[in-house]
Amino acid sequence: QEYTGVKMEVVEWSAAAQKQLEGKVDGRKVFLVAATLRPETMYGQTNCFVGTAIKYGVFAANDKEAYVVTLRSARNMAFQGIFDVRGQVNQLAELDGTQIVGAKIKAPFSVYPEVYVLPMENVLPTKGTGVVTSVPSDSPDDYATLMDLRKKAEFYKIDPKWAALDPIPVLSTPSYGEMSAPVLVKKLKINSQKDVKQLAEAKELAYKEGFYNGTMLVGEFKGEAVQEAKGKVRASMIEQGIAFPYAEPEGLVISRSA
Ligand code: ZZB
Repeated sequence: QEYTGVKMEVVEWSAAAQKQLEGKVDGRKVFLVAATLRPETMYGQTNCFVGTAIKYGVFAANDKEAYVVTLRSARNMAFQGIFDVRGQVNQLAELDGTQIVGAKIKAPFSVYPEVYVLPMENVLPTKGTGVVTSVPSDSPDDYATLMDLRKKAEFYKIDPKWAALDPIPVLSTPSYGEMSAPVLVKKLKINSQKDVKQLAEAKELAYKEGFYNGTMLVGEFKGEAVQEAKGKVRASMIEQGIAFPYAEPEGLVISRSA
């Protein structure tokens, strides 16, 4: 899989994370790195998700920057030449997912310049970076989770203001209008993030319709087909230094757990 690693700079940590990181990052800027297959949707980011049972590391990319991702992902990055010393992983600190929740981070290209980190039950530790940027207009998983969090803020141990940014239209499709995720969530009678089977189906439908029939509603490539815009948005983010190509060796996850 060829992902785009999106760099979301931390603006403000929770007190717990702050304490954990004290004296460890040596003046580096710290970024959460989200792995996405849909760079063209970055305009609609409203938050970011981490898994509360997942362990993350803070890894030095170079003297100036550090990335928050899983160790597994950091190893992949090291071998892809994303860190300054190829093949070498330099872990500066460790963070629990729960300590990252509530952090305020920059969301590059989003209409919302700053967003919060929230918990999601279905973040897989074995995929991408373990950090998922949330686009509830076009990702059914993100939409269902955001609605869960709004309904049960206390249960999920979040401050309601962290989940307050509304989904915004990013692209339009003939089948699902300007926001495919809420439409599909309703259509497939999805009640929460726990409805994983229907969510997988909704994701497939949203992917296909968005990619083949979508038209951009916002941003530099407004009016263009998603198929055209996808690569252009990605290239633009990479050019500006806010994203980088991140590949996931396919099949590796399976062979490891076998
Ligand atoms: C933003 C986004 C916007 C995404 C969208 C999807 C959609 P796939 O196809 O199964 O590989 N993701 C990334 N890492 C993880 C993880 N560790 N656990 C759970 N989800 C993860 O899925 C790739 C997509 O799943 C990525 O692209 C990311 O969410 C999420 F409008 O980034 B995406 C219809 C989907 N729409």
